[in-house]
Amino acid sequence: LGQKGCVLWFTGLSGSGKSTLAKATQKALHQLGRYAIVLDGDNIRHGLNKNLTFSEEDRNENIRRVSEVCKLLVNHGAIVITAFISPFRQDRINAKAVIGQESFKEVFVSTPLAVCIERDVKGLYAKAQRGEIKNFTGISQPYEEPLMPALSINTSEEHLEASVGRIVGLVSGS
Ligand code: GGZ
Repeated sequence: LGQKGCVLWFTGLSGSGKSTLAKATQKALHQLGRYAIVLDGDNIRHGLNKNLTFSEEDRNENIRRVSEVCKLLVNHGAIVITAFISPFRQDRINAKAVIGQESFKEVFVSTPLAVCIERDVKGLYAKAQRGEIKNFTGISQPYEEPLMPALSINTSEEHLEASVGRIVGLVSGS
């Protein structure tokens, strides 16, 4: 492969735009001839991690397993894009240590909670506010913002193409 692998670690609230950014970044990298893998709730929480809930403990375990998968892939030269809420700062610090700090690029999808609630694409915030979903990030469980992310992206203030351009810039050789 020749190139060194890395992880673009997206973190942010439900509905902040992580998956959209992850898929658009993957596509942009492909167009540059770079292969990238996306790991998100859809392909991880329905398979490898389908025994995990949204309790703090299970989120810790979700991120721990994802980090180990990232490490394996990065050691084979892959570019890995992860799109998990990963709300706990310590979990992300642990992920960085497992993956290797030079290979870990933290991208904070900083779209404000008010905007995510307003979008409520899946109706989950309304359910959480009615108490029908417990441990919902931003409503009944905390989200701890990154202190020194490589990038911050507010999807309510920046166009997708501009954000993707900045993210691709984090990948060496792009
Ligand atoms: C947060 C929840 C919850 C609760 C279900 N809290 O917007 P989505 O729907 O498609 O993405 C969210 C996803 C979060 O899973 P992660 O694996 O990214 O979370 S973590 O990194 O914290 O382990 C949301 C849906 O699952 N979802 N219940 N209680 N999001």
